[in-house]
Amino acid sequence: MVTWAFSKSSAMKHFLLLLLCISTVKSLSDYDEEEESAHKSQVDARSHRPVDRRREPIPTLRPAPPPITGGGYRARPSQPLSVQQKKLERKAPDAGGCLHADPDMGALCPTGCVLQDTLVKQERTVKANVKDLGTEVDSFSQRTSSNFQYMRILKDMWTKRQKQILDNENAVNGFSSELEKHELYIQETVNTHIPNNLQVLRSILENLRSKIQKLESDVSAQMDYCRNPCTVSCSIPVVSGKECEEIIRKGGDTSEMYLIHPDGFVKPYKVYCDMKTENGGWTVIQNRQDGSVDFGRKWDAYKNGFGNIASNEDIKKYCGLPGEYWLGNDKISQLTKMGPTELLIEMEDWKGDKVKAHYGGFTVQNEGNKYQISVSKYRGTAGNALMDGASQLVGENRTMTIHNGMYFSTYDRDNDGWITSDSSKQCSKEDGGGWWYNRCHSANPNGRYYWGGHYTWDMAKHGTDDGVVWMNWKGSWYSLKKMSMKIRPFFPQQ
Ligand SMILES: [Ca+2]
Repeated sequence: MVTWAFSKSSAMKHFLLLLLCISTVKSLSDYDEEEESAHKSQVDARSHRPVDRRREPIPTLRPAPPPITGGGYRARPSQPLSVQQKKLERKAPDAGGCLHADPDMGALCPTGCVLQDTLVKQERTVKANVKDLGTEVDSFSQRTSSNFQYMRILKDMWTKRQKQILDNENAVNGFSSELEKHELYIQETVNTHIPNNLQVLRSILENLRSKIQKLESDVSAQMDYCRNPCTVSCSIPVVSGKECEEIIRKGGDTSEMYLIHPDGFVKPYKVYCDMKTENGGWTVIQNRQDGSVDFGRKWDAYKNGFGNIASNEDIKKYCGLPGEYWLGNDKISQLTKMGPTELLIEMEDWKGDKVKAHYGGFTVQNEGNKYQISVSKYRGTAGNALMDGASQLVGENRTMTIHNGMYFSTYDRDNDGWITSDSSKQCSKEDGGGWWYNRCHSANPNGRYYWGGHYTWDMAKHGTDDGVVWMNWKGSWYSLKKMSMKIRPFFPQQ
């Protein structure tokens, strides 16, 4: 048994040696090949020359000589027992608790070792997994920490929100109390003040209604009064004459309405005589004082005269108050042509200031000569508008406002100095009355009557200075309160 075991062991040993040799040779061979391969790839390429098959013949193999036979080594002696026993007593390394029946034949109990190897092999994977788990645990821990921080932030926010809600509630309560105050105030206002104001407004309305009713009744009374032509019953003085100067020389020394009879070719007519101003004897040919008469009239009205000569005072029976009127161009012409005549123009502004313009010579031609005017010998305080034109203007602008020598014009008879093919361009149309217009005026005694004096272009009908104007005293945009023209036969004053 032992011999067999030995022989068997020896045979196995030789087999192993053979395998070792084969393995070594094979290993060497493999190494050489690897070396050669590495050499091929790494050494200079000039050591290898490929064949050019078109020029060189392919090399042929030569036969090898037979191997040597006979003789050789003697048989190898057997190994000592002690060595074999030592080998039997040799224990295999304890690898995972496994027992080996024959240590030279390998392991008989592979389970523990395989398990160990398996475990060792799995250890890397498990380690990697454990590492991954650790990473995940760290990440989770970080996330948990983040969540915790987030929760803390949320908690802080919640606390702040609750404080804000509390503050808002306080503010709302404050506003509510303010609103209650305002509501109370509004209720008081609605219940108390508005009724009081309404009562005041109602009383004002009632007052206005009563005033309107009174005005309506006054208007109605005036309409009834004016339904019939206004008649003045004045006792005309018995004394008469060719004109007022002759009447005063005959004893008529009160200023009132008289009947005059200039010559035998015309009927006697009424006129107002001023027997006080500058020694009296003045025949009033024009008078403005209250705007009661419209002076925007046609040629024939100016030719024959219009307006109210005079009126009586409440108690007195004679007509001592002059009215607004234009005596008439025919009468004026006839009076001035009887002999040398002087002209007195008096005017008064709305403050009561008075000025006058006196012309020592004054003549008006007849209708055939378009009632051409001529004046001379100015003296006075109003400024010589009729002869010199408007003192505010210079050169041609001033001379075209001179009235001396001009024909008489009305809005239906254009004889002015404004020569134009446009028939609408007429001084009388634009300036409101009949007058000796040039282009157009410095004085406009028959213009439109404006209460208060000052007026503006947008108040005027044509945007022109159409008021009762004497430019040399008050300028273009002031309409005088009073304006009168009186004539008297010229005679040397004593
Ligand atoms: Ca003209």
